[in-house]
Amino acid sequence: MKTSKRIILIGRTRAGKTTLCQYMNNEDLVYHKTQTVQVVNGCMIDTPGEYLERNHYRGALMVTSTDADIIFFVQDATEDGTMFPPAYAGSFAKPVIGIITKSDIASLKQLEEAKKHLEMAGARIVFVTSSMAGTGFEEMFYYLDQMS
Ligand SMILES: Nc1nc2c(ncn2[C@@H]2O[C@H](COP(=O)(O)OP(=O)(O)OP(=O)(O)O)[C@@H](O)[C@H]2O)c(=O)[nH]1
Ligand SMILES: [Mg+2]
Repeated sequence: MKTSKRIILIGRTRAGKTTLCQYMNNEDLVYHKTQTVQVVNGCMIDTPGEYLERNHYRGALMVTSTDADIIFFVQDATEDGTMFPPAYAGSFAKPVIGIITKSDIASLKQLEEAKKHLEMAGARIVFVTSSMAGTGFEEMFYYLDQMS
């Protein structure tokens, strides 16, 4: 991958975390449900959506995130609403970046809504991506490079 930072992916089920992970690691995009926390290539931590969706799992996300340098909040552009509580980023003592997924099948309005959700959750910057189309990643990698 083009960054040496350790990234944890957080987002609801089917948000596109695993696909994003595969794309960023130049792997084939193959669907499989994430059942448990997975470390990919030693640098990305993929989590199951249930960890965000179920209150009693959220503590596990906190603990797991201590192993990461950067938190990605992953939001599906086509989802109605969001699973991220307002100011959720504040509960992590790490920089939180918002990633919108599935921009290839989203309307402009949906992209705007998704951006709002991520900003409300406290993401410091939001990137619009599509792992299917391979768009939005240059800006993201550039930003990651600039982070100290
Ligand atoms: N059109 C489109 N579909 C996508 C994109 N990214 C992911 N998907 C699809 O969305 C579905 C869910 O993707 P996953 O990456 O498995 O989602 P996840 O967040 O890892 O889900 P859990 O493991 O259940 O938490 C799959 O069918 C993917 O093919 C994208 O950029 N564009
Ligand atoms: Mg997954």
